[in-house]
Amino acid sequence: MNNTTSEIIDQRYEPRVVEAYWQKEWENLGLYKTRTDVNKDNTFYALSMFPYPSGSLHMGHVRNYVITDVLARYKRMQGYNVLHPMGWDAFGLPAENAAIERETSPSNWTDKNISQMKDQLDRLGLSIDWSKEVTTCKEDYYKWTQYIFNQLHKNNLAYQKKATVNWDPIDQTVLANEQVDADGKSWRSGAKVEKKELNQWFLRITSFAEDLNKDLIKLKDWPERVKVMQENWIGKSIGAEITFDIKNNPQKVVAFTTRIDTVYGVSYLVLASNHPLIDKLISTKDIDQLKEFRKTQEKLSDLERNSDSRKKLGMYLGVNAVNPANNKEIPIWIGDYVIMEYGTGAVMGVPAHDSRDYQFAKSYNLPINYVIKPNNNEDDSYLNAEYVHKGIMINSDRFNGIESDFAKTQILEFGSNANWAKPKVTYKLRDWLISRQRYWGCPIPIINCKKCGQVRVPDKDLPVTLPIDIKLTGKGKSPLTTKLEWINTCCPKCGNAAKRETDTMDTFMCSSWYFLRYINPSNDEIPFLKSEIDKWLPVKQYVGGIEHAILHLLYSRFLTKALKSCGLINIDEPFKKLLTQGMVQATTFKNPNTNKYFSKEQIKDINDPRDPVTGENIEIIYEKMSKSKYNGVDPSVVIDKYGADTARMFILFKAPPEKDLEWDDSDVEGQYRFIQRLWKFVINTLDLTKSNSRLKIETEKAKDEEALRLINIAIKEITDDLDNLQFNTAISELMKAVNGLNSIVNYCSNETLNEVISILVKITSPFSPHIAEELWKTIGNTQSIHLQMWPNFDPGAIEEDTFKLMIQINGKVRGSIDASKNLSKEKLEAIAIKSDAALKWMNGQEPKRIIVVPNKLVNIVI
Ligand code: ANZ
Ligand code: ZN
Repeated sequence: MNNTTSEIIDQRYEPRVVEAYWQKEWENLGLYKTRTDVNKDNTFYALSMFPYPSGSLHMGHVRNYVITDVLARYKRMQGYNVLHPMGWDAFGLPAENAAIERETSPSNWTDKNISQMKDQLDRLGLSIDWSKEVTTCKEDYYKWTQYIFNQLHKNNLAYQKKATVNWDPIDQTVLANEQVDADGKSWRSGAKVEKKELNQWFLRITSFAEDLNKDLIKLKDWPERVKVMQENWIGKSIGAEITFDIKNNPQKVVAFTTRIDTVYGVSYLVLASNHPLIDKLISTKDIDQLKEFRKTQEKLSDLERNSDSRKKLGMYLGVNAVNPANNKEIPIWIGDYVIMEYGTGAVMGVPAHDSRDYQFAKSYNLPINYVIKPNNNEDDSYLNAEYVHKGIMINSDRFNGIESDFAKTQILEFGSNANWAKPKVTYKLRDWLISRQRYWGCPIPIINCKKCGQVRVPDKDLPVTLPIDIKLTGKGKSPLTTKLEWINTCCPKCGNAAKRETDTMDTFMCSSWYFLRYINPSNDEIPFLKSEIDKWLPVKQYVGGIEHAILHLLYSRFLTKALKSCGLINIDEPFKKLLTQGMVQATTFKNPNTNKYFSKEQIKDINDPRDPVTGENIEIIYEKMSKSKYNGVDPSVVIDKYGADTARMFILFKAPPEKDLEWDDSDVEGQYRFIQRLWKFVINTLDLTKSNSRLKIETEKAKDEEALRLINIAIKEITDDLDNLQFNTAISELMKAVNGLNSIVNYCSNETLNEVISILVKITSPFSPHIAEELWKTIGNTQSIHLQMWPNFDPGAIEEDTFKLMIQINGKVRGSIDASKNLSKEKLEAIAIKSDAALKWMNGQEPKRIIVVPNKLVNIVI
């Protein structure tokens, strides 16, 4: 091998050949197999959110997996036992729809996609342990999803109830609340979600609302923004329940309020239109009006109900209640801004201090009683609108004159003693609706028996397999309802004829525990072993998209807590550290008038972009890559052209990982050139150490020291950057080191050069594993670079040298000071201005201009 270096030097680095070669070799060596002889302290679980097998890898995937891969490689080199698995979130509607379109089966379509995507993943050079692969639609996985469902059911954490649910008219299935976006549209199909009354399966996530909320503070290494989103979604409210007697009626109305300090200002009660009390209170003459009113209600989404701007509608029930605080009689209304599913479904109306109540009272001429006034107000202008802030109590009997916040505690105590108030904490979080009326999902393992009711399929009979030969139509009920030989079965309890549940589970159920299964995916006795989970979890680093801030991440946290409460695991949080990576965006051509998108090829003149049809001006913007916007860049095409190392380095270098990344072909070229430069540099240097002619050149001790300083700074900085997930600055340190070294290698000793290139290749290897491996071998090593230890920096080598900084005033040297080498211009300027020489010669004048020559002089022009 020794005599080959000079020949190689004239060649270019050929990623296509080299990368494929090493990928095979690594696989043969079983280099990324997870070790089993591990303990809690030396494991590192690096996890990417597993993909839906759509069939092709996109840049978002690439970014996600490369980030995790760099960490996995770095941690392995630091001596950790790394688990870096991959799997497939493989149930779900697209397979069902694709199967209908293409006349194939969801299972075939999914299998084909998985194998395609696996090939694409392999080309990225990811250090994945494929023996850990899980696929949620395979029996050996969903058997355990069903087992977990059984555990939840056994522990009263899964139940069925009739409920008003979100119905997606396009996908023809129900959705959980989390899956309806802020505009009331489906997260998947984008359809406007409708309300339907249906019998559905729920998981009791609300039992964990307090823990899910409280434990957010434990998640120190999660992005603040994700935690805030979860906190808002859980929506903890601390308040009180107030009980109101009804005039001439034994019933009572209970209202939840966060503002008991306003109780003396209640001027009416208002019930949700489907509050069960209504039927007991309404008089027969009003029933038709009530029916009319309820009809207008069905169309409203929760969001519209809650909105401040919408005109509120109501109806007087003809019955009155009594305010227990002051014994005043107040009317009971029905109102469309009250949601049955929140609090008690009843509100005490305080129009003087709440915006929605104010609007309602204005519409229906209800009294507005102020019971709080601004702290230091002199005039009465607050009486012109609702006053929603805190202040001083008025018109509140014995509480007059005290601060309203303080009055909250006082009135609650008073009301509790008199038995009309009690403290209450409420959450916005609702139970998780997991049943779906679709085929391609995990069957709910329940059998409905006329005699015994809902009976769990015994664990030993799991899995309840999805029938394969099924007619898919895509409309209405689950296709499973047509499969009679599958539906008809015997009750596990009494043996009588019974029917299987035909709903399948929300796929988020499959994905909320997969990180537990990776530890030992082929165990067919139990889903996971408690003691093994303790060694590997919580996941040390989880990486994925922000779109799962609530959905997947909240469900996974819930399931972890639920499984702990069932005694299956000991951990109470699944993910220690979370990185939500930014989107990959690309240049997009859009006609702002028509909102139509165009491909780059359709635009004739990039400098004056116009709509090819209408000739209108076109906007050039960066938007998330997508097929429909014609701005997608196919990872395979990039790898074909430049190699995986370039693609990896570009994606890491272009932006900090949590920020959006703008794809730019010329920057990809730039990375490619850097890879070539790195290659040449190492080969060149190696050649130098072997050339005889060099014996004549005097090496210099100072240059040796400089080379060692540069490489040790690189170790230090890159190590810091990797610890802080700053991959972009890590790569620029790498570039800085190569540039710096390039100019001095000719004067360094062979010993130094050997050390320097060996370190350089090591610290390159997590980012661009192929070229690093190739160079490592070229240097003369036989064992893989990916089995080497990460180097430690030598503090002695990077001690900064000082130099004499010349201080000039108007071009004349007036003095000098000692300064550290390599300080920034800003820093040098600041020291120079404060130096004795400058102070003396400037004589109080302001500098007009300051010229800095780094590592040399500062010239102050006055
Ligand atoms: C009286 C009051 C006076 C209120 C006041 C507010 C201001 P959060 O913080 O979101 O929990 N509310 C209670 N249940 C409701 C329901 N089912 N549908 C619609 N609104 C409901 O909000 C709690 C407040 O929202 C409660 O406090 C109640 O109005 C209203 F000056 O009670 B409040
Ligand atoms: Zn039975």
